[in-house]
Amino acid sequence: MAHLLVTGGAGFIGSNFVHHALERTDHTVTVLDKLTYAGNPASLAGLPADRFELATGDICDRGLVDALVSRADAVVHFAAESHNDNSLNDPEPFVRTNLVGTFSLLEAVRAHDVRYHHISTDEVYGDLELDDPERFTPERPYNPSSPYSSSKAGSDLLVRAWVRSFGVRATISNCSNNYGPRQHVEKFIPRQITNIIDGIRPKLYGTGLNVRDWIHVDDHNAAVLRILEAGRIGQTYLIGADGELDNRTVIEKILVAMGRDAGDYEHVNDRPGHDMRYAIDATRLRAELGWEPVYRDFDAGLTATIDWYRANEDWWRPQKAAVEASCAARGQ
Ligand code: NAD
Ligand code: TDX
Repeated sequence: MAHLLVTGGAGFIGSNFVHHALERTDHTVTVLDKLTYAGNPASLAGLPADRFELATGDICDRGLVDALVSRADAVVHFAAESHNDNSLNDPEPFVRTNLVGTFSLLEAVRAHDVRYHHISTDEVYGDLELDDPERFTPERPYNPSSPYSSSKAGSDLLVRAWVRSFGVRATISNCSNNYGPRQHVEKFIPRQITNIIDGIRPKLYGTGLNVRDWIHVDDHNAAVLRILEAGRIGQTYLIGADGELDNRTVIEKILVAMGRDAGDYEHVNDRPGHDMRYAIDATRLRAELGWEPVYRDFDAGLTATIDWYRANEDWWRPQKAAVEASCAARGQ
C-alpha cells in the first residue's frame, strides 16, 4: 500500500485515474488540484473518505507542494493546461502551469526523494504526414507545434534533466488522444456529442482529414499504474492502442451512434498550425511491462461514452454555453 499525490485529479484523465487506482489497489490518494475551469470536484464524488482527500491549490505554490509531497510515497503529475485551442488564444497559463508547475513538483520530489511519474502527450513529437509509414517512438526528436505541446515538451525535458543531474526517481509517459467519461466539453468528442444532444450540428475543423490515435482513458490509466509499479527509472514510455481514425470518420460514427444522418455536420475554420496526424508505437510498454489495451472496440467505447454524456447532463451543462461562445468567436 502506498500514498499517492495525484495532481490534476479533478480533471478528465486524473479523476478517472483516481477512481481506477482506488478500485484496483489499496493505495490512498491525495488530489492536488487548482479547480480551474477544467477541474470539477463532482468527478471525485463518492470516493471512500478514509482513502481519499482533495487539497485545493496550485502546483506552482512551492510551500504547499513541498508539504504534500513530503507525506507521499509517489507523485503522479496530471495537472496541466490541456487544450490546444486555448493555448493559441492565451499561452501564458500554459507556460506557468505546465513549466513552472512541473519545476515546483520536481524540486519537491528531489528534496524528499519521492518517486515521480510525469504524464505527457504524444504531441511533443509534432505531427506525421498521412502517408508516413512511421509512428512515434521514444527515440524520435521532439518537434512540438503549439504553445500547449511546446510547454509539455519543455516539462518533459525538465524531468529528464532532474533525473540525470539530481538522481530524481522519475518516469515519463506520452499518451495519444484519450476518450471516455468526464472529459471537458471543449474537447472534440464530448463537444460533438453534446452539440447533437443540444440540436447543434457537429463542427469539423478544416478538411477533417487530420488523424488522431484514440485510446480509452482506462487503458491509459492502467498503463500509468503499471509504470508506477514496474517502470524503469529515467525511462520514457509511449502509450497508445493502435486507434488511428480521421476526425471526419469520428464525427460520422458519433452521428450514426446517436441516430442521425452521417453527413449532418458542418466544416468550420481550421485550427492554426493544426497537426495532421499522431500515431504511437507502444512496443516498449507492451514488451517491457506486459501492458495491453482492454478497450479494443472503438465503436463500443464511443457508445458507452455517449451514454455517459446523456446520463450526466448535470455534470457538463454548466460549461457548455461558454465553450460554444468561445468557439463561435473563432469561427469554430
Ligand atoms: P484536463 O484539462 O481535463 O484537467 C487538468 C486538471 O489540472 C484540471 O482538474 C485543472 O483544474 C488542473 N490544473 C490546471 N492547472 C493547475 C494548477 N496550476 N495547479 C493545480 N491544478 C491545476 O486535462 P486532461 O485531459 O485530464 O489531461 C491530463 C494530463 O494528461 C495533462 O498533463 C495532459 O497534457 C495529458 N494528456 C492528455 C491527453 C488527452 O487526450 N486529454 C492525452 C495525452 C496526455
Ligand atoms: O470542435 C472540434 N472540431 C474538430 O474538428 C474540436 C474541439 C476539435 N476538432 C479536431 C482538432 C483535432 O484534430 O479534433 C481533433 C481533436 O481535438 P482536441 O480534442 O482539441 O484534441 P487535440 O488537440 O488532438 O489534443 C488532445 O490530445 C492530446 C488533448 O486535448 C491534449 O491534452 C492531448 O495532449
